[in-house]
Amino acid sequence: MTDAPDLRYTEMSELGMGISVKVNSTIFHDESEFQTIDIIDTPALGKMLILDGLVMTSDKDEFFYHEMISHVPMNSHPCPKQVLVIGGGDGGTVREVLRHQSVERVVLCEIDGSVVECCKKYIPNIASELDNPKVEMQIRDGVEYISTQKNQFDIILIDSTDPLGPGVGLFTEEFYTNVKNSLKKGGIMVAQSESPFADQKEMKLMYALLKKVFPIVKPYVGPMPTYPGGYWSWAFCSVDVEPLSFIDEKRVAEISKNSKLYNAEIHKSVFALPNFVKKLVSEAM
Ligand code: AG3
Repeated sequence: MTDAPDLRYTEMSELGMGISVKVNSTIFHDESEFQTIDIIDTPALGKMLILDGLVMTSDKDEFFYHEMISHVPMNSHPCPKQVLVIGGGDGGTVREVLRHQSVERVVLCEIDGSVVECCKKYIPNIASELDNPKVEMQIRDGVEYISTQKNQFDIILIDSTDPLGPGVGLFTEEFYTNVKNSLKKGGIMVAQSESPFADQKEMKLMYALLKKVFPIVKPYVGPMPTYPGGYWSWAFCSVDVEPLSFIDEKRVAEISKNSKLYNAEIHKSVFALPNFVKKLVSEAM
């Protein structure tokens, strides 16, 4: 009798280092119109969603990313009612946004309907709120959708993949300009902005573009175990809101009761940057 094969999945970054996880089985595989979609089951991280070979989310570590992309901007706004998420078809960001009682509508604009369908089926804890009546599903290209929206949203979250494949259009000056125009007064955009350790080239390009469009562009950082470098960044951008100029302490306390990572101390510390990140960003802007 031979041992079961030692299956593993590896995402190797351009640096030549990456993460590797043991795999129980592949649960879903599809070549959609836009990308290759895989859901794998792993002993360490539960189910994982992989798009075009890149790790998007996993049952066990999704909270690091979804709590950071959502609660930092949401609690920097006194009353977020209208929220737009671009990308994020797994539903994790939408789920966190809906924990804020003031929210009346969350538009999820995801280019690939197959991602939404397979996440509902195979990662239901992440996709749990996608059928919530406050969610308006727009299965279409975010680049095109945003160009039709003026002065609509309090918060816009860009929950994109890397600047490759179907995600490239979400990293352009034209797109960011349309995002800015879709924000209401006092509105905030947060975009995932890659790894300050593993994706320095991409990050610099992105911040250079953001700074052309938004008067206020401030990166924040946090750990993310399954992404390149294990260390991630988000860009907090606005016309009129400086990060930390306002924090809704009551809502922070409310959200913190059920969060795994986010709390008041974290919120106040995420804009503290290591010197190498400060340098990277100041060279870009
Ligand atoms: N968006 C994915 C961020 C990019 C990950 N990059 C990588 N693995 N090379 C997150 C989707 C989760 N809602």
